[in-house]
Amino acid sequence: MSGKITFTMIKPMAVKKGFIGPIMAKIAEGGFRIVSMKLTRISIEQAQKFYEIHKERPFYGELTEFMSSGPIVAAILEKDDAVQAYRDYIGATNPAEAEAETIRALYGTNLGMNAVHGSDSDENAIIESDFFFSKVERY
Ligand code: 3AN
Repeated sequence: MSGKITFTMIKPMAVKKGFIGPIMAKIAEGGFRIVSMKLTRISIEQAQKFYEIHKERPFYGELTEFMSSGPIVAAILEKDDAVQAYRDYIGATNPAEAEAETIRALYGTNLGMNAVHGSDSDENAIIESDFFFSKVERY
């Protein structure tokens, strides 16, 4: 059975470019309900922990430095089959390859600065949501 929640972050470059509003509008348009949301900033150590599964990948250093370089928006989103629905909605990892009108195609800069994160499994959606939000911060 597929889960009802996914976790997303609006990445530092998209926040810096003023895309919080347009991206949140697009998320609402896609039928995702906001369960939790905050503007925050993560330390390099937190970024390293969050992206631990990518530790062996060559871009791990670049990714963790970038993700801790400025404020982000973290949010838990709810929809039927949320993980897959959101991944389809944001588009391919590389904005240049993302389908037109997807969030990454519209607001991404490049492969690393691809506007938003989206969980890749129900299991990770839970781990990632727990990383940022306590039970009382969920509505
Ligand atoms: P997705 O976020 O679509 O699941 P993954 O799991 O391949 O994509 O990548 C995890 C994160 O690492 C993404 N947020 C992406 O921006 C970043 N990333 C992937 N490949 C590269 C790369 N070659 N250089 C820099 N960052 C990358």
